[in-house]
Parts: sequence; structure tokens; C-alpha cells
Amino acid sequence: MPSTMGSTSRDDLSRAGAARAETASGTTDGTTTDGTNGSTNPGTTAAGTASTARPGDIPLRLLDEKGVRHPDPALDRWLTDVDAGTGDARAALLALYEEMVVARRIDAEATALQRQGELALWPPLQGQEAAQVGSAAALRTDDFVFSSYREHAVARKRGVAPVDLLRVWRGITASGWDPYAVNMATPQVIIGAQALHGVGYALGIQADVERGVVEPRQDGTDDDGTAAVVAYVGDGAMSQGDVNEAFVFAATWQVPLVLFCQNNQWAISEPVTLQSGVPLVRRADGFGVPGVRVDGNDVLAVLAVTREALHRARTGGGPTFVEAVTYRMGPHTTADDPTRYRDASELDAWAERDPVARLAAYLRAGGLLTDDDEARVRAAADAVAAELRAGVVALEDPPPLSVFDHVYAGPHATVAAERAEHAAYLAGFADTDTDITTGGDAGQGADR
Ligand SMILES: Cc1ncc(C[n+]2csc(CCOP(=O)(O)OP(=O)(O)O)c2C)c(N)n1
Ligand SMILES: [Mg+2]
Repeated sequence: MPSTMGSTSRDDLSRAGAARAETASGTTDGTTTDGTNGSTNPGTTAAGTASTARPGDIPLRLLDEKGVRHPDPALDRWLTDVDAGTGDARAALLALYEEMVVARRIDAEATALQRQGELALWPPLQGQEAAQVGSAAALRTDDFVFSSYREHAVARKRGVAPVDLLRVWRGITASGWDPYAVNMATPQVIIGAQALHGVGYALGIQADVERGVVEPRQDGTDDDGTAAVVAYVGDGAMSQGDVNEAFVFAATWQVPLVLFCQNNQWAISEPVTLQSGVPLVRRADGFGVPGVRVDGNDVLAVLAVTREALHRARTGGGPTFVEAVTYRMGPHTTADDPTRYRDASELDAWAERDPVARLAAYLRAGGLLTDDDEARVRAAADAVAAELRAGVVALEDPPPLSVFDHVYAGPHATVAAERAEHAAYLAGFADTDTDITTGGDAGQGADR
């Protein structure tokens, strides 16, 4: 069928999306440009500028862009541990801060490693630290996470070693870690597929509980109930069939799932406004799934809404959709040049909302982050980066033929033929190289 959409009309469409965002809500995150919603949540302030704006369109927020904490009883109720004013509360806040700083440092180191030829590719997370650390901090160890390829801070919080985060990006393995060791699946690159995987796992949790295989936890805390699943998707994934099907199944079966969308404003070079003229959170309503829009650069608000959503999931309340409004400050991947499609002014505007600086400002104002603390956190981040670098450059290339090892669980004639063909090809280099033709275990190795 002939294409009806040439490159010119695609460009026009992108511009139309951007223009629509400008007129609809002032900025691409649905907040107003005059800052009127910068400090308070719906119910205590005017809605956005769009005539069609609804209260739920304004992202819930506890820390404003200057790091000033604003009360919100509905959210504060989920933060009694970090709000307690005790030594433990301070330690918990500092731990969140350290996680975010370390995540950014790992990201910078991985980007440098890619530039130096040590990694094939890297998808940076810079700007999304609060969305990832805040949501991951709400999880129990027996919960299960399905993510895309950008959730490095979530993976770290689950216990994935930094070097394991990078294995797959070095191109030496088809995976990176044992999912069952950390209750997090390895990164999913098929956009949105992990939403369905999440629903399936959540159905399994439900079935285990119904059959008495697993007892829901009953400690008398807000964390009580069954295990739950968090599936992370991007804004671009929201237009995938898989995600929409996941919504339908999740709502039908009322599974213990949090579908957590990091709306980082871009799907590679396509702005979110191109695929939706209204906030993504409104889509949840159409599936009968409760939706909440949160400032994804506010780690406290993210922690609170994720805890509430997980509580609902654990206690039979079914799925929740979270739209965390954030921003991808770097390129889509190291193979991308975002200056080709977005203005520097946009990045500047979002830099004002930097999630790490925002939490630091809050902590400093309360005397919870001293110069010594900052130095310690930075040193810890540098140490992780140094260990990461040393670990990555020491990773050995796998034997070339091992690429055929795990295509199927058992022997397969086509794979065997391809393996033999490639072995013959490699044998052609035998006199120019040391023996690169050996290796692999012909099907059943333990390569990760
Ligand atoms: C099914 C499918 N279609 C297309 C792609 C190519 N692709 C890779 S990343 C990407 C954009 C995804 O954007 P978003 O969901 O917003 O996630 P982000 O990269 O911003 O974290 C696309 C279209 C893919 N990997 N899978
Ligand atoms: Mg995106």
C-alpha cells in the first residue's frame, strides 16, 4: 500500500503536536508557565490554563521546584516514615538522595564508557532519577518488576550490581542478571511488551493466593497484603497495542499491578503531544483503572503515590495507572542527537526542575544535608562509578559461537545449521587470528 505520510507531512505532524501542547497547557507537562501550580495540588489551587483541563491533570506534587515542601494530607499519610523528623527519617531521606546521586553517576559513567568504545549503546536516565528511585523505594522484596531499557535506578534499587546493568549494553550477553535473584525481569526493548508480562505475573500472584500457595502478609502495616507487580512503560509505549491490551486484562481481572508510566516527554524524536492531546493519565479512566498524575521529578510525591497504588494492589483493589511527569534530559540513547529535534530552551526549562537538585534543596533547607553529607554521597557515587568501570572493562568477550547457545531451550536443526555455517566462516580467519572459532557449548551453556 502506498504511504500517505511522506517526510514533510511527518514533520508537520510533529509540529502540530508541539503547537497543540503550547496552546493546551502552556508547557509539555501540563503545568502552567506562570508557575501557579508550582507548589500546591488540585483542590488547593486553580487548574491549568486549558479550558478543558481537569483537576487530575495537574501533577501531584509535594516538593516544588525550589525544594519547598508543601503539605498534602492525602499524600503525607504515606510518608510518615520520612516525615517523622527522627534520625531514622533523616537517614531514609538521605538514602533516597544517595540513590539518586549514584544513579546519575552510574549513568554518566556508562555514557562515558560508550563514548570510549567500551559499550555498544547506552540509554541514559538523567532527569528520571526521582521517578525511578521514588517508585522503586515503595516496593517489597517479593514484588516483581517488569521494566523497559531505561530503568537503571530501579534495577539498582532491586539489587542488581552496577556491572550487571551494563553487560547487555556491552553486547556480550543476551541478558544481564538472574530475574529471580532480584525479582525484576531483564530490560525489555519491545516497546510496551512488559506491560502484558506484568499482567501475567500479577495474575499468577492472584492465582497463588486463591489456591493458598502464598499467604498475604499480615504485619499490621501499610505494606500488608499480597505481593504486587510494577510494570514500567514510557509515554511512547502508551500507544502500543500491548499496553492497551494490558489495561483491559488488568481491569478485567483486577490484578495486583501498578502500571507506572514515565512520561519523559519524548519517544525518541516524537513528542508526547503528538500521540495525545490530553494528559496520558486520562486514558486509564477509559479502561476503568484508577489513574494518578504525579510530578515525576518530586521523589516524595512519587514515593507516596506508588505506595498508595501498591497498597490498593495488595489489598484486592486492583490495578492503578501512574503517570509520572518527568523529562529525559539526555539523548534517547547514545546513538541519538536530540539537538536535531528539540530546542535547547526546553532542556533549560526542565533543568530548573531537576529532581536531584530539588531534593538537595529540600534537605539543605531543613539542615538534613550538610557539606559533609554531600561529600560523602559524592564519594560513594564516585566509588560505584570506579568499580563499575573496572568491572566493565574486565568483562571478557564470550566465545563467538555461544551466540547460538540459548536461541531455544533445546537443540534445533536450523540453529545447528546456522551455527555450523558461522563456524565455517570463522574458520576462514584461522590463520590471521588466534583460535576464535572455538567456544560455545552447542546449546545448553550457563551464559547469562
Ligand atoms: C514494538 C516496538 N516498536 C518500535 C520500537 C523502536 N523504539 C525503540 S525506543 C522507542 C521509543 C519509546 O519511547 P517511550 O515509550 O516514551 O520510552 P523512552 O525511550 O522515552 O523511555 C521506539 C519507538 C521498539 N523497540 N519496539
Ligand atoms: Mg518517553
